[in-house]
Amino acid sequence: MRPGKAIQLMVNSTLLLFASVGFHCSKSGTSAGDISVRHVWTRPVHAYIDSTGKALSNGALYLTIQNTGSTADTLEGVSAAVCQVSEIHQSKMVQGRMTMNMLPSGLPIPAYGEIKFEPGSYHVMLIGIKRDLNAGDTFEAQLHFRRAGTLSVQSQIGTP
Ligand SMILES: [Cu+2]
Repeated sequence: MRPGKAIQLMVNSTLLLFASVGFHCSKSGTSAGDISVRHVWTRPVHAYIDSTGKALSNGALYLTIQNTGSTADTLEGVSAAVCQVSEIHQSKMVQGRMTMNMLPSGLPIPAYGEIKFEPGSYHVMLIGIKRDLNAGDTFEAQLHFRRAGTLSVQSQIGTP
């Protein structure tokens, strides 16, 4: 990723974080309302911190979101203390090259639907990882849904 692109992503994410400040419905565990989340994982990442203290490593969080209700919901944002910024991204092949885009208005979770975040598709981009993510450890992330509120999940670190 070119530096200019990274800065643009950070600006976008800052807006998203501000948009998330209003969440007040917070629940622990892996389900809230009609939304349940499973298979949350991240590959191990070595956190590279440069001489100015800037965290330069990125990673991707994968998970499966299920909506058992008759009303669609939207994953509006994600936060995780292990990184500086988290964004909802979609990878796509464009003219034979893998590219990724941020989804600025979040990701709809259809009624009675399931969305898989997996390599080559949707992922939560973890930008500016602050500490090593070692295989076998876990870390916490918060998923902010428009209807279901905030869900805290534990990500496994390893390979699926
Ligand atoms: Cu990405």
